[in-house]
Amino acid sequence: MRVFYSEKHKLRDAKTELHGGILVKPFEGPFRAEWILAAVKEAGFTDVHAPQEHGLETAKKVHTEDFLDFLSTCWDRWSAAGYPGEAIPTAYAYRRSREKAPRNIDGAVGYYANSVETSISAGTYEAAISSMDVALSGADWLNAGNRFAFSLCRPPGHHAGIDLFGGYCFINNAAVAAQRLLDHGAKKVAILDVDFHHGNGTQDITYRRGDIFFASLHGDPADAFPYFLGYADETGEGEGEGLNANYPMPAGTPWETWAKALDDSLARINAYGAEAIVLSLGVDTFEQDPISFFKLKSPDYIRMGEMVAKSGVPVLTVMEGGYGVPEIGLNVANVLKGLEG
Ligand code: OKP
Ligand code: ZN
Repeated sequence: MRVFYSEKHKLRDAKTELHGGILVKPFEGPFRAEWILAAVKEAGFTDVHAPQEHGLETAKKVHTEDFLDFLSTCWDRWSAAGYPGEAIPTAYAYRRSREKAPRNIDGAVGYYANSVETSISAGTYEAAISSMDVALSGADWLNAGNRFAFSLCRPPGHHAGIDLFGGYCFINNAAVAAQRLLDHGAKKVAILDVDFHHGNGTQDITYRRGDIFFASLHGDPADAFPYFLGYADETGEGEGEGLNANYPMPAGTPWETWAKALDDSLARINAYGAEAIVLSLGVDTFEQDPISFFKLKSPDYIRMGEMVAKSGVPVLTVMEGGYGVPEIGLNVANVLKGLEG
């Protein structure tokens, strides 16, 4: 298992998250990647490499160019406007409004946001690009004929849609990595999203495509972020019809129930004929996660890895969420152990 990690994740260090009506220190901070890296090394995964820079070529196949331009210029435009805090949207492209990006930066931040807890801060774009490079370098490792890679991405990516940021995400690392696997010979890949939150951004990108099967196991959107997508009746459209599988689950869901959904999703991925799996790994399914409501325990993550490995195809694990407690490191390491068997 080769591990990819970039120090540049530290450039994503926002001071503010809108939570419960006040600005708090973000739940998604640099400490997460540090804890995970330390635990992964401690568990014997010491083949850690910095990513190669890839440029935007692959990203442009899953995101729009105007969105990528917005991300790259947002902080400078926001600062130039004289705003004292970090970039937080105040106005939205709401139902029945026009889909037209405004010139004004305050308007643009709202146009490209799908949620407002995620402030854009100095260095956010550079960190997001480096996180994408971490995912792409993992994809390269699989393209070179290897069975496993772990891309320790931070910031995460699965809430980033075609032209939307939010939910701590800016560029959809898993989708960009899947695109690179396809560009290097794979005909069909699967993205399996086991983060507690529905991968609404990944679903947005893959929904109408025939070359990516998307499965997500998550808290019922009626009760959990991202709220407006992730129901079981979202099955894909056009060439993607039948290639989207959502498994919403209620508060208190334990491993036994969760594992049945995983089993079903793996059967669907196998039936589809995926040549590789991109595992969007969030460990916020852990019983002690501060913002989630599933009840997985640390040893369960070993079984999770074992079950995914039974698919028999190469697996690129891409880091998504997991918050608050030091066990996030152990839980990630356990998945990697289970994968390698
Ligand atoms: C990102 B990932 C606490 C509620 C936060 C946004 C959650 C983003 C989760 N302030 N709502 O999927 O782990
Ligand atoms: Zn999550």
